[in-house]
Amino acid sequence: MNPSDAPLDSAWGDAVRVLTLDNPPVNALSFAYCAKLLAELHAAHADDAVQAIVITGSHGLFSAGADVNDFQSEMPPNAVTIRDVIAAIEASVKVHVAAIEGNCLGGGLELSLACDYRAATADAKLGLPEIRLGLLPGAGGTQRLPRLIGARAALEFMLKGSSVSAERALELGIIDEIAPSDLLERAKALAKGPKRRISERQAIIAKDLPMQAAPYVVAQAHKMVPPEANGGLAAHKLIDAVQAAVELPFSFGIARESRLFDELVRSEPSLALRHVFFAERELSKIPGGSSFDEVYPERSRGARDDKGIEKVGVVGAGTMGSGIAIAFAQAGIPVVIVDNNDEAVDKARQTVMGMFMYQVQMGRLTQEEAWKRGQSIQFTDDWKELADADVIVEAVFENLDVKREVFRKLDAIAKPQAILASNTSTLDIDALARETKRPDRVLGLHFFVPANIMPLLEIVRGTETSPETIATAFRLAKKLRKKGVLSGNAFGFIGNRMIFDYVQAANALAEEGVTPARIDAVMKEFGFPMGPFAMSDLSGLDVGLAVQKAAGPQAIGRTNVLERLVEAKRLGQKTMAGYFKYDKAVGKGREPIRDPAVEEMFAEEARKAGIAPREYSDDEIRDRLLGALVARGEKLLEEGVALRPGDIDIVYVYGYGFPPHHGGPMWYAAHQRVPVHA
Ligand code: T1G
Repeated sequence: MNPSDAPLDSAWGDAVRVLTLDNPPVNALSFAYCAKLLAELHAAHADDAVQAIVITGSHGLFSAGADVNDFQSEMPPNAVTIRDVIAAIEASVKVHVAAIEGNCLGGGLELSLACDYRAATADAKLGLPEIRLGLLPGAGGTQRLPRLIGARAALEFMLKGSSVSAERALELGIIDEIAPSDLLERAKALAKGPKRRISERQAIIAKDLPMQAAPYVVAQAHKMVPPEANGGLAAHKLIDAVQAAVELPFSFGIARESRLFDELVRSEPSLALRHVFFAERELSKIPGGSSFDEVYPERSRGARDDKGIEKVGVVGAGTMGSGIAIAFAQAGIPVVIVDNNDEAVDKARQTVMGMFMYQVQMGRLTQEEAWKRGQSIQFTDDWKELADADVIVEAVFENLDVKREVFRKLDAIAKPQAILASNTSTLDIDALARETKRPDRVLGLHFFVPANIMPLLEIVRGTETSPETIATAFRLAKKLRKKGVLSGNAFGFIGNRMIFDYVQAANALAEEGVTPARIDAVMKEFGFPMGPFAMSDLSGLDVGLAVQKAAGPQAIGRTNVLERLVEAKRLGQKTMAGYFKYDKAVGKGREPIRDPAVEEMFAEEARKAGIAPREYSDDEIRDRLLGALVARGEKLLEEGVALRPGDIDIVYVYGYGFPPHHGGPMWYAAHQRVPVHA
């Protein structure tokens, strides 16, 4: 019988010292807090009455790991770090048990790996997300985890950086048991077991692989991750650290890990990713009283709930409307989707159900979950079904008069406290609000295609939108697991307004003789998933031309290549030809193929416009395009359309594929001295 199964006698209970991690809001293991924790540990180690130590959390979690703020400046001399706390546990002869509830991340998980046993509640979430900060687990995780679960599984766990459930952690062997109830009692019972240091184990590759396979596993891993210069720096260093765990004695591996960590913590990609981490957490802090905590002070952090958003309506059953409905259903909010046209309603039903079936096939949803979500969406042409919705999102054709008509109708049907939102990507929110008797409860909620996947949500504040309405929008964004970014009500808001100048700059370069293929290649080399011309082809050249026209005379380019392409029905990917050609046999018709005819069209139009061709280096091309983004970004900050440079960076990282290891356009410009073009 396992000693931990024996009923806990009070005497043993008293011999176990429980140390509670308590550093709100997320028990971050800052240098300051580690000093306190180390003192508590030393006291417990020195106390003969203490036979074992249980370390547990508070505020609903174990720990979010090291305090990322501590890395923003040089480490003070004599700083006490997680490594020192772990070294004390490692040196002690007393048994240590981690009692894990809620999030146990980064240095928090590494602390638990230094313990001899780990028990967790069923809701625990365990992860080593350091790679998302451009770092690697720097407190022994790269040396202990391979020894605990095998190098291959450890690599996969750390390269992904995502959290796993307690159940999965038990399967992997990261924790010893899931405590159905009374976590502390289970932990104290586990503490009866023998001292069991992970550091004394030999790292295996995997249960089904011999040690000789190590070089192959390591080489495969290096092949699987992006190049160091393109966002893969931390990943390659992490693989090197795990290789050390397999090849070197523990203490040598720890030294290698520390050296690699110290390189990464000063690296540009990690500085950029830490900027993104903190910029994300600033988004909902709105000066002047729209922050959630300011508007709903009575609701403390733990008590955040979604009372008040119990049903959502979506008007317009097209691609955007269906995607938005799925996003709400995925967040567990019942949705009614309305459209005048029965055919559109039926098509939306097929699209939505098709999406859920696809998620079942991909193993992301169980059949039952898919059924439940499908049931939570109501499809109808009866607008009266919107009468009890708390928030209604309009996603109809991008035409001001059509949308005005919809807002008049919604204002008459919706309950007085309902919020009316438009998914417009360019139109004037105030013009829609003026059609209602509730302008304070009208705003823009600009989703990105596909709305159920893209993590960005522009929250567009109209002149009369109230702080409560904005705060509710941020709460909704959090519930939808989206990055809500506040934008002023201006043409193209933040993202589209900047991308407009970016695409114009790309066209100007093409007019000066640089081929669209080369321009796109330069931006892909920089880290974008695609270049400006392929992006224009994806969103449709007819849409691009319509937006250009809507933007007014100053937006017209020096040549009319875009008009000529649209006239020639070369609308982009959807017509298999735009700035590039597309062939179903190549990359499922999504791979851009260079088209000399378009390059000739640019040259011809440039000659007509008297534009002389010019040689550009790749760096000049990159800086010209990024410069256009940054220049517009600075204007949007001056005009108050965007609140902070960090907000703009989040828009671009989560909405436009800006490489996160470059921090976003504003951060990049500030750190790379990009020449800013007016
Ligand atoms: N350090 C400093 N501050 C942190 C923090 C951290 N690790 N985690 C959260 N915060 C702050 C955050 O800025 C916000 O502050 C508040 O806590 C609430 O956070 C040696 C090197 C735990 C899942 O990457 O994933 O360990 O805005 O809004 O949505 O190997 O926070 O209120 O002023 O996100 O409930 C690795 C990061 C560190 C985990 C909670 N750990 N945190 O989510 O709240 S590196 C991470 C999270 C490391 C070692 C290495 C999430 C969360 P404010 P929040 P939430």
